Amino acid sequence: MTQSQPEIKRVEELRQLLQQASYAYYVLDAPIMEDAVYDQLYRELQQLEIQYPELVTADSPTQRVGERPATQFTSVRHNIPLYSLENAFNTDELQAWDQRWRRQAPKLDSVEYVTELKIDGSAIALTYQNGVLTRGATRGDGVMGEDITQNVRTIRSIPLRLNFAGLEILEKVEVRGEAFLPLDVFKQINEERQKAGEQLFANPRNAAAGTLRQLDSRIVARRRLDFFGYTLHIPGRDDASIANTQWEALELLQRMGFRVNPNHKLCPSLADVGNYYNYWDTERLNLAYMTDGVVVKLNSFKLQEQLGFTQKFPRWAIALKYPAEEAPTRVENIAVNVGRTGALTPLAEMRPVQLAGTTVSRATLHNSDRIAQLDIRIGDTVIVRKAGEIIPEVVRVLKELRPPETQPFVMPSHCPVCGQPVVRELGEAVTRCVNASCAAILKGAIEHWICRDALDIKGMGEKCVHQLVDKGLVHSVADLYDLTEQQLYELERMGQKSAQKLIDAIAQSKNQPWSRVLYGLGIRHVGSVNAQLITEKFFSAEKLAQAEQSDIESIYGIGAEIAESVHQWFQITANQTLISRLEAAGLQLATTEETTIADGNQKLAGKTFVVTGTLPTLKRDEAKALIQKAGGKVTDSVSKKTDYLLLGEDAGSKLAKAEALGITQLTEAEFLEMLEDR
Ligand code: 1X8
Repeated sequence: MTQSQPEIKRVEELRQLLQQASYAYYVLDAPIMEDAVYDQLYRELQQLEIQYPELVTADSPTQRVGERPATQFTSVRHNIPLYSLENAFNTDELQAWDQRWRRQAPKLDSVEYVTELKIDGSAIALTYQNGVLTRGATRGDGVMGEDITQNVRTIRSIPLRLNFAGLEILEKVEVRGEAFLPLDVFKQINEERQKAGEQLFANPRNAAAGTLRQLDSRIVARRRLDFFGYTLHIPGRDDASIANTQWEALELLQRMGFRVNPNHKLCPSLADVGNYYNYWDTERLNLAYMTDGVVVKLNSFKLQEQLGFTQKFPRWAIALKYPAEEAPTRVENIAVNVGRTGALTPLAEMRPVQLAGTTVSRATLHNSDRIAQLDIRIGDTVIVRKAGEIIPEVVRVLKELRPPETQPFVMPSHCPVCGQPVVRELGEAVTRCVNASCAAILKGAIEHWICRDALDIKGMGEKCVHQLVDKGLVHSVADLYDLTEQQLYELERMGQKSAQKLIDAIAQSKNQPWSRVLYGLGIRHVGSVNAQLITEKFFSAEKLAQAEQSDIESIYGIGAEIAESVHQWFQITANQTLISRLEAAGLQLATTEETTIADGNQKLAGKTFVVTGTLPTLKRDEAKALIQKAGGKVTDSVSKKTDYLLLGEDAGSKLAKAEALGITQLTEAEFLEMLEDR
């Protein structure tokens, strides 16, 4: 196959990126990208070079095997090199590895694999002489590392003297493992660095590597590094009288006093390895440290020895990695969106990139503070991240790769939709369009009004809303109730039947309860739960409009910010007019019957719930009502105060947050059982 112009360009671009990244990492000790990102770019280059061998040059990063370490510490040679691991990104690649090593091995009846979690830290090698720790060294380029013994001694989980209980005294023992920072420590360090105006560590791995290479070991001691041991070498004792397998070696490490990650497993088949990998794909989010994959090793040391090493990797092990949640790409444009609250949200439009299994081409930039902090410009190469189901975001800009003649981004002074001047209030990060009749705000307000948890008007999609606003048929949600079938029928893609159905749906929405109307108004900070709480105390819009902020704030679960927002909303004349028009149209602006809030049996008293996703039988509102009836509290967002997450299908970011906080999750069945039992 002969290459074409764009491929030549991409190969050059990749080489430049990789070379810069490698220099920053090895020489400057200031990495500019994640290893996962580096791996991904490296593979792309490798692929292109395989496809077009005529493009391979002697200076390509693929032709090189590591760089010299910097020289602040004494260099030390590893008697046995610290190899890196070959990567696999899915089970197909795992199978390919399995077939490859099997071709070089004697015929085997059965084989055992050991799976261990791959810790996102920094590999170190420890030397013990007659049981005493005499040297700790970084991996370096695998052959030459740096002597960091002083720093290693500060790590509490590394024994300074081995426990030989039940064993003969071994003259020399080499232990390899991963030094890492637990996530809470990582966060704390970054918070401190932020306060001190220092550059933040991009991830726990960089923080661990940076910490290990601190010249002042007192700083290291304060950082609470931790260590998991995973490799045991006893030079001169390859007769296997100590351990015959990786499994036994892990046991022995533990006996000698090392922390061994408890999450390892003996797998009799590759299918078991696959199951282990799938299990930890989600479960790893609950760990106190970061893992980016599973290390798969052949258990038998005899087999390991038969297979040996390639130039770079052991043939008997592979890292089965989870898809990168960060990837590099280029910003092609910065657009500005206007939401229903009038907030201007800048969006990066980027060259499409694969991220955790999906294609990403847009990422939110939040607001002008965030943009200033990132100093992101059109043309920049950036790292985008997608965590869980959260909208992708730009985590950093690779300034080293910025093309010449870029301009800092400035927020527009006028609304990109209606052209009116925008405002940014003192102390607020958000820039807003405050033109109440701005089409963008109006469209957002109507989309919110018709949504499932509000007035639930079915059959009116986003396209329909846009046409209604653009044709000037609707200037406020109240106008929806004056629409005629004929007006709807004249819209694009609207048949006679759907127009009729839609008119019915609009009329039906007049029966929705007062709490949903209040939610539908889209008052800031008033989610569906807050609307429920407010309408339980204020039975009508009239009563609520007359309430003082303090009256609203006295509701259990409603704070000052919410109360102020509601109070202010009702002070605005245009909003008062809207309420009158809705009342005239026949909407429910009062509670018709006094709802019984609680039954006598307060099983869930004092418990706070968040409900998310689609439940198998209960509607979300029904679940909320059941919780409240049993004396429990329901809130919109997950926090440390949440006791239970009632979880349905397709849960989004709330699940990720609950997992991060270790909050108990309930299925619908478990929840119903709880109501019965207690
Ligand atoms: C690297 C790692 C290994 C293990 C865990 N975390 C790592 N980062 C393990 O074997 N449990 S092995 C390894 C390597 O050989 N480069």
